[in-house]
Amino acid sequence: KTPVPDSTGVKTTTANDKYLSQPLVTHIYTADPSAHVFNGRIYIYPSHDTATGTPENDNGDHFNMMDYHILSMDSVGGKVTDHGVALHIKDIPWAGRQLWAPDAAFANNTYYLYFPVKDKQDVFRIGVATSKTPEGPFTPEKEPIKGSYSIDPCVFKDDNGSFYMYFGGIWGGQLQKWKNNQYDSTRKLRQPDELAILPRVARLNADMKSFAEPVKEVKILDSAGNLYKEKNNDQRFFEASWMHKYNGKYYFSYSTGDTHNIVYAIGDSPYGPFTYKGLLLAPVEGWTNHHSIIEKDGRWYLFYHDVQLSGKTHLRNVKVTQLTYNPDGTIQTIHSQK
Ligand code: FUB
Repeated sequence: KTPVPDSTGVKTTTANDKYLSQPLVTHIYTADPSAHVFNGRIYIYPSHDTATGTPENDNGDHFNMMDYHILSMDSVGGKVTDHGVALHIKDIPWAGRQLWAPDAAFANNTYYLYFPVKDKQDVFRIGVATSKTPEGPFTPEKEPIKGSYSIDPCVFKDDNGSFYMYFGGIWGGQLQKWKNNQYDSTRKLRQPDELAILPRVARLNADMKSFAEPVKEVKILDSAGNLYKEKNNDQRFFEASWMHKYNGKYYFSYSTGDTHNIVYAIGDSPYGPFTYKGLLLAPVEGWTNHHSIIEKDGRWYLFYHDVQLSGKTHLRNVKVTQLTYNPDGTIQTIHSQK
């Protein structure tokens, strides 16, 4: 049946309705869902939240994750399988602490898991691990990806077969400490009237384990064509990059962090610039907001998380709902909290 959108989001008349916007699993806490369709099946690469008792602070120390579990299902509404531990921090030789939001890609007959973790100097880097199956287990490389930094990798495959990694996150994600791809631990967050910090992108080499070019900034412009200032914090980039393509256009979506929105911007190239188009997902229950977008069997889905099961900001649960485009290519805002 045809999905019927309402004024605040999306309602559908499908048999899967009862599964939409409910936690996909309840036996573990999961967050930051990066969804992909591999071999006709939906695989979700989430963070695995656990209560380690680490005190909460603005650096996100309480997000003290130790491993990843990959989830999969035939279709939205189908049975969800937890494939168990796919990668543990103790098996990553260079890792210090905090396995944050991962992503995955398939190439060279191999599945690649990309993950941010602090190194032994407490600097976030992005690592890669490989497996012959989408659910792992994954074997990590001995070093992080050369030239990588900060958090929240999103690996996007363009129609011509090129892969790009988008990444970055301010505050606890440390992006404010990087300028011209150089680290300075003393660098502070931008002041309200300074230009906002931009997310980063680099094309991947065919080996999928290295950058093919120097990391570049991704420009996000407002409707007047201007870069955002830090004070525009309901629209400027904070973390949680995601890229998808729809009708030949590149849709770059991200979290605004301290204002808790998922917003999106559209461009004509994987490098941008991207022009802000609107609010995709209104704030959810819990501080963080982090999503992914896929198409499956002609329908578009938004994967996201909230804290329905725990009420605690660092113990999250992943969910899925449908996403609807307007005829002009804009996306209808989803309000998960009514
Ligand atoms: O899960 C840890 C961090 O919280 C992620 O890396 C951010 O995107 C936020 O969701």
